[in-house]
Amino acid sequence: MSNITRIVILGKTGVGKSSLANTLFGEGLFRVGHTLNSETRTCQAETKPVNGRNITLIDSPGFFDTHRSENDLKSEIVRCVTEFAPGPHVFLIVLKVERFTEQEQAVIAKMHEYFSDEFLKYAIVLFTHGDQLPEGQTIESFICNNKLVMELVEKCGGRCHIIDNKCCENNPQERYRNNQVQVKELLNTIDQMVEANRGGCYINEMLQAVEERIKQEVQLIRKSPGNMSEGEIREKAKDKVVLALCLGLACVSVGVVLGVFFGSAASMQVVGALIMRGFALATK
Ligand SMILES: Nc1nc2c(ncn2[C@@H]2O[C@H](COP(=O)(O)OP(=O)(O)O)[C@@H](O)[C@H]2O)c(=O)[nH]1
Ligand SMILES: [Mg+2]
Repeated sequence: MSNITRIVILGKTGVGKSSLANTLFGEGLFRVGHTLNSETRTCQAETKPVNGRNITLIDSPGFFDTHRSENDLKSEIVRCVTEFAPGPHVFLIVLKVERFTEQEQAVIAKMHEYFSDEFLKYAIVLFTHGDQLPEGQTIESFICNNKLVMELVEKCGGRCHIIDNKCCENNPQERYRNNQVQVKELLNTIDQMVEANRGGCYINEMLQAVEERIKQEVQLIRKSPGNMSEGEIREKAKDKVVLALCLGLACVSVGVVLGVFFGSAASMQVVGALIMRGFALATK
């Protein structure tokens, strides 16, 4: 399928990322978690036509969760990055309409830390739980009490939307509780942003290195005996790259890994060298 818009959904576990993916596709392809055990543990990518364009949605586990082990999180970030190589066109940063506790504030502070300005050119802040917004209030007035959230939206060029994943029926009177209207508005923002970015995707040196490596592995697998399909070959190549990245990044923190793929890490060169070492080790 050509001309695919790749959209990565980011945010803490439980904010409604998988539900949002289902709302956007209009069917329950993504697993929604009702308990901690059924939460999204690995990243899931699905492609479908939506309003005349092909969209790949990449649902991620909560990279900003505090209850997960560093190793678990790192391997999932790495898996997700190989899933979205060579780079996504859109990042949806998902937050929930709720009172921002200290913990939520800490998550948003981390986003400020790891997401570079370049990254945020490709990002949209998306609020779920539209049903929690007091009647008559706009999302803009809801966020204006919170400096960190406001600044995040500003850095995203003011791009901010709200969706109620629980609302099933069409409710023409209530703009915020009408999913058809909200999905359409979000798709419009996505189109405008993709156009402003000239159709390009978010890319940096690390993502490029990952994509290059996937291509090399694909070539190697093609040469080896067996009759795998192109899809199977790429999956196998990605598995190998995940392994190599995990080897290379074994000694750095989740923060550094996030920073390096989302653009803000000051230590790009050091981490770049570690990644290359991982690739070398995995080849042995
Ligand atoms: N009321 C309400 N509940 C929601 C909304 N979005 C998600 N949920 C619920 O929140 C829980 C977590 O949702 P999920 O999509 O698995 O979150 P994820 O961990 O970010 O993927 C589930 O019980 C959902 O049914 C929403 O917009 N409104
Ligand atoms: Mg999920």
